[in-house]
Amino acid sequence: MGKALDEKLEPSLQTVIQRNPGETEFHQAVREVFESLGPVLAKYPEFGEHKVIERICEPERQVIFRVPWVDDKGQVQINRGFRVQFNSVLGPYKGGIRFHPSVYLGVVKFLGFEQIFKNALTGLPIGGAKGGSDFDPKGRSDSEIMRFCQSFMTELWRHLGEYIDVPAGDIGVGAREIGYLFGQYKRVTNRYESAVFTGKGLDWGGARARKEATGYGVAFFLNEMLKVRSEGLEGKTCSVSGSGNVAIYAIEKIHQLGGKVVACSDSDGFVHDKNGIDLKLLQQVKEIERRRIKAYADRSDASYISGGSIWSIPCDVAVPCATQNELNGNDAKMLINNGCSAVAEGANMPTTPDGIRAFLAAGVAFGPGKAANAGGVATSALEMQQNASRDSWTFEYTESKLSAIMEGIHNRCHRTAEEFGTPGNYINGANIAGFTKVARAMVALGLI
Ligand code: NDP
Ligand code: 2IT
Repeated sequence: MGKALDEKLEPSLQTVIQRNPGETEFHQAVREVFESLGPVLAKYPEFGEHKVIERICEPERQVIFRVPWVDDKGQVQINRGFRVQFNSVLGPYKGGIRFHPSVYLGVVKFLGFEQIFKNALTGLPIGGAKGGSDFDPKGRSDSEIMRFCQSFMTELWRHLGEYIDVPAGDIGVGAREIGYLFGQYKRVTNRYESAVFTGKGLDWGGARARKEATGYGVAFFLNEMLKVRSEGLEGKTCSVSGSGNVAIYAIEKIHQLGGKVVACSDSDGFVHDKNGIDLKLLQQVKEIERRRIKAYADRSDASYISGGSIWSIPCDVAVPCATQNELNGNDAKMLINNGCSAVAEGANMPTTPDGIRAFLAAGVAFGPGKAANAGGVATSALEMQQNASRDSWTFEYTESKLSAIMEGIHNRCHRTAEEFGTPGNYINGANIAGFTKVARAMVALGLI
């Protein structure tokens, strides 16, 4: 799997694999970063002397805890909670919380590891972390969700704080869950500490445009990649996988920038709407009614395909916004054969190593998640800034900041890729620029 690593990095990867047995997603994320780092270690020998590679792969702290709760039938349920505080040289730990039955330590660690470099790329003062639980929110009532969140926070609160660790949402965690989590934090600490969470509701300390930020940011990044090729989203047909927070607002901004999204999905199947996805209907079905994506097709002229791959639908641009490893080598080949020329990852690590190889070999513009989806966490840092100054910015002002941040991330990745001899390779650009910033700080702060 993958290309050969630099001779100094191969043993380090083997050590990571041995020390973290069975955590395949974590191994995959580490390998992907290591594949970019050979020239960086040659250029900065101090990183080797200070064992930055070995240190950065070992989380600063990992918390695993029991989450007991009682369901609506009076039955006791037991889940497992996680928070991996990976790196804090640039700022307090920062990263989302995921509720999904697939969550285990390997998933939380891959997400936390990616978050270190993503957060560094934003240029804002935030470290890297991730958390979550194997709790499955599907089909659960509001009160079950609340009881679960309260039990989860009854344990986790002691590890959080606006200067310590600041969680946000991710899969299965949106404003409703953040509300219950924040409420329980407030209750047990007896502090109204707004900046301990981001993604809050607008009535209680949330920031305008945070909900939209990840999806909008992906569209901005995509647009920047196309501009380099003297193109734009105008007239482009797009497929966006998923139909959650990131997907919905990626679709909205792609439409505003002149593209047409014709397909989106959930884990059961996908819809194909040749007229372009009707955003209002999508929001009604997903955000308000919390139904499956099939309900969208039931109420429109769109067709619904149960199972199958959304990537079989012809498109100019593909935007995976669901989950890790959702787009494999075969999907990539289908997309390339159908004329797809750009991919921006809204999800974290949605493309498998085979898929990435196929895209790069075909000259597809490829924006990796840690750069393309960084608009969410960047706007979280803006939410922290507003909370700290007890201020509240307008939507337009916040969106203009987000747009400038995404342009900055794009340009940093593009420039760095060129500087290291792989022009147009945003994966190398993102990994090298993110890693170098964190590594310099790790050297400066000494052996901690
Ligand atoms: P949501 O829970 O709002 O939506 C997730 C979507 O992805 C749903 O449509 C869901 O379908 C689908 N999905 C989830 N798991 C799977 C799976 N195993 N197979 C197929 N489809 C799946 O989450 P978000 O939109 O917030 O997150 C989506 C991705 O974006 C994740 O990778 C997340 O880490 C990443 N991300 C999120 C950010 C944020 O600010 N929220 C920021 C940066 C990245 P179903 O309902 O069937 O499960
Ligand atoms: O993957 C991510 O960047 C997120 N889920 C958002 C993290 C955050 O702290 O806003």
